[in-house]
Amino acid sequence: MRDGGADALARFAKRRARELGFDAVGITRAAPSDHGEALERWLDGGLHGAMDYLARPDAVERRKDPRRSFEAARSVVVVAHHYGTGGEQDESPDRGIIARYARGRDYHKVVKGRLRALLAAMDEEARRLGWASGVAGRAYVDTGPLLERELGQRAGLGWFGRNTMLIDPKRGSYFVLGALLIDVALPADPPFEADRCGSCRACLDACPTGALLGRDADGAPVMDATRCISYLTIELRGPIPEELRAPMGNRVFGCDICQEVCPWNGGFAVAAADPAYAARGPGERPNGVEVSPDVTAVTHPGTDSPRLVDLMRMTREEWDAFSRGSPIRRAGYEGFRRNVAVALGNCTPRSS
Ligand code: B12
Ligand code: SF4
Ligand code: SF4
Repeated sequence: MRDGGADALARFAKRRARELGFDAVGITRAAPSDHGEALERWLDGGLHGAMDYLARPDAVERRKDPRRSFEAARSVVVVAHHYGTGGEQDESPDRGIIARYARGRDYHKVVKGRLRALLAAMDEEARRLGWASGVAGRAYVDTGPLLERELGQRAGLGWFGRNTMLIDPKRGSYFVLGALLIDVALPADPPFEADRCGSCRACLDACPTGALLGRDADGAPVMDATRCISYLTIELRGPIPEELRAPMGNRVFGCDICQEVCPWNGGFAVAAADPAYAARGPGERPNGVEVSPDVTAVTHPGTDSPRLVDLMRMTREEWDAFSRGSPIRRAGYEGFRRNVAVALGNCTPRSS
């Protein structure tokens, strides 16, 4: 690439990422993690529960160094995509609460598609700038063995809150992350070094299951995932431990409590939310998801304050239409019904 080409390409990538709808973008080196030991301590403590894919030795090694996923990687372009505060929903005990990120279209598909478009645009621009081999890369959104939040922190997008979320001081934490590993060395952005939590502990106090354990001696926020409602309702197969059922309340998929109480999630995120993530009414499919007409004819309760009884009455066919193109599908029909059964138990007055 000609002199100045890397700077020009980095500027182009950031402009293009914003045109593609990403809210924040930063660049970091494809270098080993600074926190590999923290990850190993977390796994050794069994705090990942049944998420065995996190503890597989090859996956751990890959998480500790992004170049193990893509050997040629020199830089990582990290993007944040906001799903917003979700607006007002009826959260009465007889309604199911679905986490904000999961009310609309599956973010894996939304973000990955746009990251691929970004890569194609960067490849074309690099060739225009005089680099004959262009840019090759790989797009990751959640499913690959990367420490995405650390990459985001290193690319300057935010800090690790006590709730373990990456928080952007301007836009809060209601966003998903995507990472594009590329084989070109671009100028890196400064990492986000400050910890803006200060003396706040609101998330620790609000977590109904005691899953947030605070910062360890090195300053890393620690979570016991086996107690987290998000884990219990999405990742766990089989019965939910009895003592954790009541604190789940009416959360039937994921949990946002430790973000709802965070002072950095003010009302500003609504405008930034991509329409792909909007909640949908009964029978509606997520924005941008095409289905065949026979599936369209099948109804379902939607994700905008659905009644628990309606969620429980869904047939397999209705579940299929309800979960199509949505992250909710990950729980599976049985897993989702298990969650709804717990929520129904919680909304039924107990006799003494
Ligand atoms: C496993 C997983 C979960 C698990 C465990 C969560 C956890 N806190 O570890 C469960 C199922 C509980 C979960 C829940 C949720 N998740 Co999740 N999850 C993941 C996944 C796949 C891996 C995370 C992981 O590796 N955890 C292990 C821990 C050790 O790693 P870590 O959280 O990155 O921790 C780092 C810090 O400890 C830091 N560290 C170490 N030492 C030090 C020292 C200092 C001083 C500091 C500051 C930091 C530090 O380094 C560690 C490693 O980098 C990522 C995607 C990915 N590939 O990264 C998404 C991801 C973290 N999840 C995400 C989301 C949106 C959620 C939910 C909000 C969904 C919901 N509404 O229900 C909840 C939030 C719960 C919460 N408070 O975290 C987003 C987070 C975006 C953001 N703004 O931070 C991610 C990045 C997915 C994505 N692509 O957008 N998740
Ligand atoms: S997502 Fe819910 S259960 Fe999990 S740590 Fe946050 S408040 Fe606790
Ligand atoms: S609620 Fe307070 S302690 Fe928790 S992440 Fe937000 S600012 Fe940090």
